Amino acid sequence: MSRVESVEMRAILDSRGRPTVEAVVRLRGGASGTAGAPSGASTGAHEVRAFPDGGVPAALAIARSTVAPALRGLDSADLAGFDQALHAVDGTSDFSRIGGNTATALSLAAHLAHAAEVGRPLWQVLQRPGVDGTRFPAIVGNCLNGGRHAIGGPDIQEFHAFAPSADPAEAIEAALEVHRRVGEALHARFPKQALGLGDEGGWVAPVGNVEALEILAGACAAASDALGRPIHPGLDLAASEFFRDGRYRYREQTLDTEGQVRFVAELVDRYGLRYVEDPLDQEAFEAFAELTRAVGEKAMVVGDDLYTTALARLERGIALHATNAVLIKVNQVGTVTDTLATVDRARAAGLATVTSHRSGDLPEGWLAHVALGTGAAGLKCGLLGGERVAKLNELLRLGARHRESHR
Ligand code: 2PG
Ligand code: MG
Repeated sequence: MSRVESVEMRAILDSRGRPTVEAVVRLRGGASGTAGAPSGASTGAHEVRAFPDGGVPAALAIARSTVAPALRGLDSADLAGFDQALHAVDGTSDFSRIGGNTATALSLAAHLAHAAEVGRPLWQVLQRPGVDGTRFPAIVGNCLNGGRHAIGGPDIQEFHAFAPSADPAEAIEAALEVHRRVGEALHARFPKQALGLGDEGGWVAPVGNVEALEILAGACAAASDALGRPIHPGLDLAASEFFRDGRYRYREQTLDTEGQVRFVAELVDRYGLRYVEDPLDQEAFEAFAELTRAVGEKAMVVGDDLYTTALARLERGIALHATNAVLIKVNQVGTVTDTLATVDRARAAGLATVTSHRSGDLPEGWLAHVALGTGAAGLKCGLLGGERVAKLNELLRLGARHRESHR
């Protein structure tokens, strides 16, 4: 039996240039794991607290004084026990004492260290019952940024290419083709204007919400024709960000809850949306259920801020039939074990899971392993930028290894 030899924490930068934490977990047998924790901008109200009061310096101080000594000597194969120790040393319900990002980085590093020790890829350590690692997730690739992830873009936060394929290389190629065509369409629409990229590597332009969707849907249809494969438009509205005083406040229109349900259901029909994340406020379970009923099988209705990967909130969603899919982000709950519990519950209830990056992310590839090992229907990620491409490249490696082992 191997044990945790030492635990190290340090400050590093995320893709927005903001400080976050990185953990190294070393085992007595010599294996080690290193992982950093990403950070959101449009964080859900029910996520764990990323950092304690005092930010990263306070997180590092408490990690050294209190967390590291509590982890040293633990059985490194008992990963649930490791994560339980993180909860025990924190002692709060939202990791506000040690910081959710500290917990996330440590939990991931411990899983990676164990994977290295037993000589298996991370996805196999995470592998859920019924998942065999042969089914790859659709790529939900961010092509155009708005909301909190862009300056001067639309209110809707993310405009995605939803590209399913048995071969991850094909899915990634398809999403990138849509990204390229969205850029061309924006250049044609604003021939004299400089265009930029947002926090997740999607285009940023001064377009309205429906206008942006129009461009995305056109690019998806054209890319689909060119490649001869299905590619569908998708959105993360991150609607809590523009829901104020009971109304959804777009630059072009203000809608009440009923109006918002109708508006989104119409967009699904008119543009063939296959993926709709956070179309409603994070507390609007009943309205989510109404939309999910209206949309039926046509689209994935995905809860992100609605659930924040938290089991108790997912239970409520399942009871109300609020959505047919759930977004999965490790640092919303702070440990891999909690994440897997939510995944297992979703799978048992017949909900699809989508594994997601954060807007402030790191050039690390473990997310691809989370997606494959949990049997995710989708991997939501950006398409450009080192921290985004790191995840795509890791999925490509997993795809290549899979092909080789089946030759
Ligand atoms: C989201 C995420 C990732 P953030 O809303 O789904 O795209 O954004 O990390 O800012 O919460
Ligand atoms: Mg979201």
